[in-house]
Amino acid sequence: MKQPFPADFIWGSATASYQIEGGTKEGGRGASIWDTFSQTPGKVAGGDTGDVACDHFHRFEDDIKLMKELGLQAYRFSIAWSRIQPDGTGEPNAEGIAFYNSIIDCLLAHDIEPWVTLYHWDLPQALEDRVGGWLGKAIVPIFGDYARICFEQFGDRVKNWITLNEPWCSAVLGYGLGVHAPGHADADKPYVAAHHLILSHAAAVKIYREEWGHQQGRIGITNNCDWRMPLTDSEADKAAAQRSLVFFLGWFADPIWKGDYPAVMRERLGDRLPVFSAEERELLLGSSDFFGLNHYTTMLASEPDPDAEVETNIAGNGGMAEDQEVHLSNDPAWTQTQMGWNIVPEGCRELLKWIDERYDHPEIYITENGCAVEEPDVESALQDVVRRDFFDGYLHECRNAIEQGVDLRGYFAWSLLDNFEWSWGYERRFGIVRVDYDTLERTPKLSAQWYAAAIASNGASIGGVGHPSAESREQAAESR
Ligand code: GBH
Repeated sequence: MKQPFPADFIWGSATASYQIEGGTKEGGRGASIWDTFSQTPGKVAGGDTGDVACDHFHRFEDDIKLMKELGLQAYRFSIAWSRIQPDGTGEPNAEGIAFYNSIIDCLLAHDIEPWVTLYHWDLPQALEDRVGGWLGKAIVPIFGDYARICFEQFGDRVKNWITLNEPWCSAVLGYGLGVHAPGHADADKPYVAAHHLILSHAAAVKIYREEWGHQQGRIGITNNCDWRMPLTDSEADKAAAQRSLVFFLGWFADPIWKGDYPAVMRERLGDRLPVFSAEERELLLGSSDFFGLNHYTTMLASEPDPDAEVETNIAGNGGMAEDQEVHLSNDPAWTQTQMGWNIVPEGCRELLKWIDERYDHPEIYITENGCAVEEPDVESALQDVVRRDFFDGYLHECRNAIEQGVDLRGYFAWSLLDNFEWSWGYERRFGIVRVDYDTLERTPKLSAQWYAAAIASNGASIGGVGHPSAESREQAAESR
């Protein structure tokens, strides 16, 4: 046994509405941009949709019992906006409210703390049609009105709110690369969409603090960021890694923790980057009670070689490779998940330290971390050693970060269940619990048992299965 985590550390797991609920035509739910996108031929692997997904809409009680069996202390889920307001505005839909009330009450009855994300990518289709989704400023008060309904209906019991999940993905994947809904591929739209996402976050927080302060909850945002390690020790490569991180995370976190977009983005983008008014900057600054972080992987960053063949559209850099002038690559010594994402636990530690330093020691929650593993059958899922070792390695480095002074307060494993993995459909499994998509039967994997033991020991059992240490990794790299 190793050092346990801090006594009040929160252990949870996370999901998102469109990825698990199904029941897309039930309970008065309106269509979302992900219904439209997944029904568009060629957008999602295998033509998969979220119509049934994990059928959590009908099975949430059993799923919550399962959470209890694993000892989860907190559960992060998202609300489907179009269940609350089927066409994106107006009076709340009573059946949608009742559905989330049932989930919240069931969680509390099992002593599991609800962490609720207001927006995990499933915008009501009606808003895409009427106001152009996140591209128009009209969305800002509309999101505020939706948030208000949620605070009013659920805030007596929900004390942890997350406004947006990974606005980087909404902006870059949805408006830059077109691989997520609503499927726009454009060089400038990501900056416009991001601007309205950030302002929408601030609008919801203002409403929460001004109108619902008596509920005494907390509200924040979850951003995602992959770590960037300089390829060499050269100043140019170190600067490239920093630039990449600032374009990735600083883009969304600087307005909230520093009051404006990063200077390096302004320098490089000029007028392509929208401008916050003084009033908006004031509203943004300090508008998150905690730093929500989703972290999955690491890449090497370097100054592009002007003589080399230009490599555009580098994975993970979005369509904005040209804007950043950063070359990304992989260390061949790194092992990868089924997504092709590098497994680099120390990158998680370094990112936590980077956030701690840049944003002046915020309270951090890792609201997602996990990996996809190829699991053709239930037998392989019961032996998901790669996923178990992934969690062990990443959480071991989380503890190292805490020991080095980072204020990390909690961790949510992505994901509770195998689920609809966006453009990959059901081809990629991230769950600690297997879902048989024919029978919808749930089977906890080895990683779930491992996680249950980790929670029961408050993390003291973590670091026990062994993973390539930084030292052994260096040795491997040197011997190449
Ligand atoms: C999260 O996003 C989502 O919140 C969640 O819904 C989803 O199911 C889960 O992750 C798994 O995908 O191309 O090697 O450079 C993940 C955000 C951003 C993480 C891009 C990986 C690119 C890796 N991802 N990043 S690479």
